[in-house]
Amino acid sequence: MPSILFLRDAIFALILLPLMAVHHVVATDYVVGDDDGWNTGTNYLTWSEKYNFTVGDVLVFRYLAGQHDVYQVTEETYRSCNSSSGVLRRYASGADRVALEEATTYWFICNTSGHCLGGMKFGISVANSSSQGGVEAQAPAQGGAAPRGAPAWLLGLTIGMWGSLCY
Ligand SMILES: [Cu+2]
Repeated sequence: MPSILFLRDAIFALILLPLMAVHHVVATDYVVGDDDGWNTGTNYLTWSEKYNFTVGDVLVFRYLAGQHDVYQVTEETYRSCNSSSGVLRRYASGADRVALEEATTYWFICNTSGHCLGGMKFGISVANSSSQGGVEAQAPAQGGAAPRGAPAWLLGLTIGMWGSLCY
């Protein structure tokens, strides 16, 4: 019965795809400043508040090498814009990829004279991945608890329909 098989597959897709989508399991590249890149005249506080960053994500800084650079700094240096101390890492390639490997707060400034004070600076909080085991840990396992994000009645309905279609 092709129509029943199709219906079963469609229900399977309808239930599983949203479950996979709500969990952040793929590392994401974030271009700092989006289309504006890393430059003067962009509000990086606004940019940084647009996204939820997770361990494994990558920040991509795009700029003309020589005009800007990227310093990862301490919070104190971020606030003072005084890079005589508190510099953790330096990047200057113009296409720098900074992997967010820890669940902590990262602080970045541009060290070109005046740029940090002019607003080329931001901090972001990086959270642990909420689903350590990936999709498998959240998919409805045999007799397992309802996955977070899916109402229990939906899971019950799915199992019920699945059973009625299979037998
Ligand atoms: Cu700059």
